[in-house]
Amino acid sequence: MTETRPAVTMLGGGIGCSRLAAPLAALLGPGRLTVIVNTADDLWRYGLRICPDLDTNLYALAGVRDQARGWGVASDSFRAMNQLRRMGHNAWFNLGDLDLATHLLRTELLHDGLSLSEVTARLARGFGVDARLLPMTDVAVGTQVTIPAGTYSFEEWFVKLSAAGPVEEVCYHGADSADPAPGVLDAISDADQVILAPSNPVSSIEPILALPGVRDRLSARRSSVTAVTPIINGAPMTDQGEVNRARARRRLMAARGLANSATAVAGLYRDLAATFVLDCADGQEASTIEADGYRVVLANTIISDPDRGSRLAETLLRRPCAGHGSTNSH
Ligand code: FO1
Repeated sequence: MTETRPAVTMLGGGIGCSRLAAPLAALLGPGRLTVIVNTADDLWRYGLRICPDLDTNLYALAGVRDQARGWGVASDSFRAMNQLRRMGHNAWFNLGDLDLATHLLRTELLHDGLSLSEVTARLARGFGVDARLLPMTDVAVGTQVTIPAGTYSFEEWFVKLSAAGPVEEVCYHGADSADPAPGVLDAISDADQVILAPSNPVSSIEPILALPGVRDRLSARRSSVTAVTPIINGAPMTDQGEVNRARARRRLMAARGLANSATAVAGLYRDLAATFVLDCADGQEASTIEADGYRVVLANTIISDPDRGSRLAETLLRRPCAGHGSTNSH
C-alpha cells in the first residue's frame, strides 16, 4: 500500500516544540513525525546525563509530560531533591523522582557505548512513542551565556541565575564541528513539510542551525518550511513559567541586537522558511513580515491546552502552497 500521509519534520527545543509535537504526532499517525531536538542545553548533574529538551518532547509524545510546569513527568515528586537539600546541597536543578529513572537509564546506556541517538530511540520505544525523536547531534554541544558576572552553561544561567541579565554574548560551544546525528539531514531533505517550532530562536533553534549542513538543507527546502512564531506580544501571559521564559528570550534576543517581536524572529529565518505562522493577536505585523518575503498565516498560536494544540497542528498540516498574501486560519 502506498503511504499517503505526509512525513513532517519539526526542529525545536523543549516546551514550545513539545506542545506541538504531541498533537502533530496524533494527527499524522505512527512514524510520520520526526522531531529534531536541541541538545545544547544538556548537562551533567550527579553523574547523570540530563537532556531537558529531549525529555520534554519524550514525555509529551508519551502523554506523561506535566502540563502545568511544561517539563518533567506529570505528578512527579521531588523527594530525592528535597533529601539533597536536607543534606545542605544546593539542588538548583529540580529532577523529579520519576524523571531520575530516565537519566539513570540514559547514563547507563551511554556508558555501555550507545550513542545519544541510539539511547533516545531506546527511551522512546520504552515510553511507547511512535514518532521519531532525534537529538540534533550525538556530540556534546553547549550553549554558553555571558553576562557581566561571567560565562555560564544555559541551564545554570536560566535556572540557577534566573536568567540574569544583561546578556552580552551567546555561543554554541562545539556546534560548528559537530556532525548532525544520523538521520537529521535526511529528515529535513525527505520530509513533505518541515516546521520550525515555536521555540526560543536563540537558545533552541539557532544551536540546531549552527550544525554543519543544517542551514543548507533547510534553505534548499525553503518552500516547504513553515516557521511558527514563539513570540506573541499582543496577548497577556497567564503563567509564571511563560513570564520567565519570555524574559529569558527577550534578553537573548537583545544579545543578538534583535527586538522581542515576531517580526524579528521572521527576519532570522527568512532564508530558511517561506511560510510564517503569526499569532492573530499580532496581526498588525503581517504586512512587514510579508514584505520580508514570507507568506503569512494568521492563527491562534497559544497552546494552553491540548485542543488548542490540535487546532494549530491542523492549521499547519493544511499547508498552503508557498507564495504571498496572508491567510487567516483560526
Ligand atoms: N526548568 C526550571 O525552570 N527549573 C528547573 O529546576 C528545571 C528542571 C528540569 C529538569 C528536567 C528537565 O527535563 C527540564 C527541567 N527544566 C527546569 C526545564 C528546562 O530548564 C528548560 O525549560 C529548557 O531547557 C528550555 O528549553
